[in-house]
Amino acid sequence: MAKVLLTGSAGSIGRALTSGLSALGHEVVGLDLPGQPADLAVDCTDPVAVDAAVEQTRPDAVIHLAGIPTESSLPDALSSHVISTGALLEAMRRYDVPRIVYASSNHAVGRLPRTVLLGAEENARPDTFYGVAKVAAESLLHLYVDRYGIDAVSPRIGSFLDKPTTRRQLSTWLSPGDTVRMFHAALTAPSPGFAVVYGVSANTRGWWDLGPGRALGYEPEDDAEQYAAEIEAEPETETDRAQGAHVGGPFATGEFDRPAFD
Ligand code: 15L
Repeated sequence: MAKVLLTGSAGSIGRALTSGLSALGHEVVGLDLPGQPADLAVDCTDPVAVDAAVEQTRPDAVIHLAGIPTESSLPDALSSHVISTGALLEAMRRYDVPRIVYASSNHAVGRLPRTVLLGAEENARPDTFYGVAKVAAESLLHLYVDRYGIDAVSPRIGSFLDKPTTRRQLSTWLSPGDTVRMFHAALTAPSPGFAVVYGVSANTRGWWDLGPGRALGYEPEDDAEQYAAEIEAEPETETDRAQGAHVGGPFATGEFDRPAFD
């Protein structure tokens, strides 16, 4: 098992992973912004502070979850997701940390229409500045894998929730239990190199390829279908239909359009 430096530890995924990975025997050191409950108070967009945190903890792996989890201005999105990832990768290179698991998002390909099985080799097709930043962060990981031989696994997370509440989420749900199983697999798979996997549960209505995750040892156990009757008791709305058109759901609708620099 590994000593893991986990950024964004005070968030919902961070809390689930801290307890779940600790229960599996990993040693988790949590890092979050000052004022949040965490082992270390660090702003991940500050390369000097990130360097000091990695030097202090000397982890076997980094899990990078920190970042604005929704749409923002283009500069904020790039700083939050790309600069923070660069700061961590530089510190990892300096202190020989061999692996990073990066919380990417389905919004990296959110503008793809819901037509065929979504495979990990799909080209980037972001739906927001948030998605653009996730694509750029994935590219940065790939560069460091190629240049320095680290391992980088990038789960494109669907909808992390205790339970699904919309029709779209019957396809995109990622349960807390499967989240722990997926990150554990990403931490322990032998020599993954650069790998993109789809972060969803084994949903009956899912259309994202679980093969790349399974190749790393991620075996999802949950299925959103158990919530289908409850969700479908309400009639389908225009919003449901609009959210069903693209991978990114609401992020791919006009609701999320905004100027880049305001
Ligand atoms: C994400 O990446 C977001 O962080 C989250 O707020 C949800 O919108 C999720 O994707 C989703 O697509 O359901």
